[in-house]
Amino acid sequence: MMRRTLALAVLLATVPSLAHAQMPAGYDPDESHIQPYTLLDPLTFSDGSRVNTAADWPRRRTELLRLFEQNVYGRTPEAAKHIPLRFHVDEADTPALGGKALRRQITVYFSARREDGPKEHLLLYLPANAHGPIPVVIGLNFFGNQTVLADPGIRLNPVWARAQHTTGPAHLETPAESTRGMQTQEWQVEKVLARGYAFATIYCGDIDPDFTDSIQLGVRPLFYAPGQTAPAAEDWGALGTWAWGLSRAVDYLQTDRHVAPHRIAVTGHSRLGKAADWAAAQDPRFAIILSTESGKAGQSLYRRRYGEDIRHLEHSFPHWFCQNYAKWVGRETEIPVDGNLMLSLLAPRPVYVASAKDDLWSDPRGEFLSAVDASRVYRLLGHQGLVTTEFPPVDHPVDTPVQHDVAYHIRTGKHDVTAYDWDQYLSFLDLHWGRRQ
Ligand code: GTR
Repeated sequence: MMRRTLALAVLLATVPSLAHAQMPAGYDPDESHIQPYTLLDPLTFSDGSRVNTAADWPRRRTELLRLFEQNVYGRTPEAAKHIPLRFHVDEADTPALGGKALRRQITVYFSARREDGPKEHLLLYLPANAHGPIPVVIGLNFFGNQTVLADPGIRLNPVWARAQHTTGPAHLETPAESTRGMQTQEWQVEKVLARGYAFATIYCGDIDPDFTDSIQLGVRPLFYAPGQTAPAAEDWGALGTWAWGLSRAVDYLQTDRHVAPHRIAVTGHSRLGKAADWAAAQDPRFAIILSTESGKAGQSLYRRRYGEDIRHLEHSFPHWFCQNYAKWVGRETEIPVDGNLMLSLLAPRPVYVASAKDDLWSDPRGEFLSAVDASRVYRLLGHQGLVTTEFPPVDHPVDTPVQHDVAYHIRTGKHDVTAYDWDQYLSFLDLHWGRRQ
């Protein structure tokens, strides 16, 4: 898949992904060299007082959201939360996938009047044989809706094209037919549908392109103050806009009578896992979170100082973050947020944290330890957190026959999303929402 993904990256020129299999030069892969560290405590307020009861939690939660806004993702503009949207159903309920699904395609216009401004294209499949309102899994994709499945009916909406190593202007291009289904393995749409779930996706570049100098091309200028030409210290970065775009898709989904409005699960891989986490942190309508290798600035722990660091994130992807994030370069033990606090913001909703053995760059054990620590919040709120504090063997999901709210696995292989990940996710959804097929 790696070769195909790279070919696609060259074609569509969006995402140069690091070789996660080994650590890049200058990063120590030996975990025994990790310096001792102390985690931030989700159950202690910034003023040092304790979160003693579930009744104290909303106040601490508000404090944490604010810290993430100020220091990492930036603030979602108030105006963006209330923007009048317009939904246009471009295609309604067309039989697809040999009769196994119905396909709908919807344009979400971020303006009630203008068609030429930013908009996102939502692709939705409903399992053909399902009855009643159907739970849905939604996720942002990296390269365009047509890449998630080789279905000739998926519209070839424009994607950002830019040769990886040039500085020429970015432009939108109609993707080639050959890009259809190039991420089939990563998305496993047919598996999702076969298990009785609906599937929805949006191309992240519809909202904000994934380039360092992309700001003018995405949604951010829509919300500038009069006279503003560049982001202020706490203005949102691309991750914030992507999270917002996911919520706008939920605005549509909740109007669709085929979709179960309170059974919307969000998923995402890597940077789009970070975006999914942040979306769910801000928007309680995401009822279950399935997050794959979201790594640092996602669910992993800065404080372990293992794998990717803030210096790398800020240097390579400054456009993902608010301007303030740059302050924390080299200061992983001082930044006032961390992966365990992100997972705490998801509590008490069911969350599945997934790592891969060769994805050292994301720090799998950091992802696990975050889940262990955030489980204290789940317990405070009367839910069941992760059922073990011991790092599980590879390919042994931390699971119990009883319902649990925090799940984890580390699987064989590299930084990726695989059928194995989806099998666990779908079982987790079955566990919480009842088996559908
Ligand atoms: C990496 C980056 C990670 C992760 C990943 C991805 O290069 O260092 O933080 O987000 O890209 O999104 O593929």
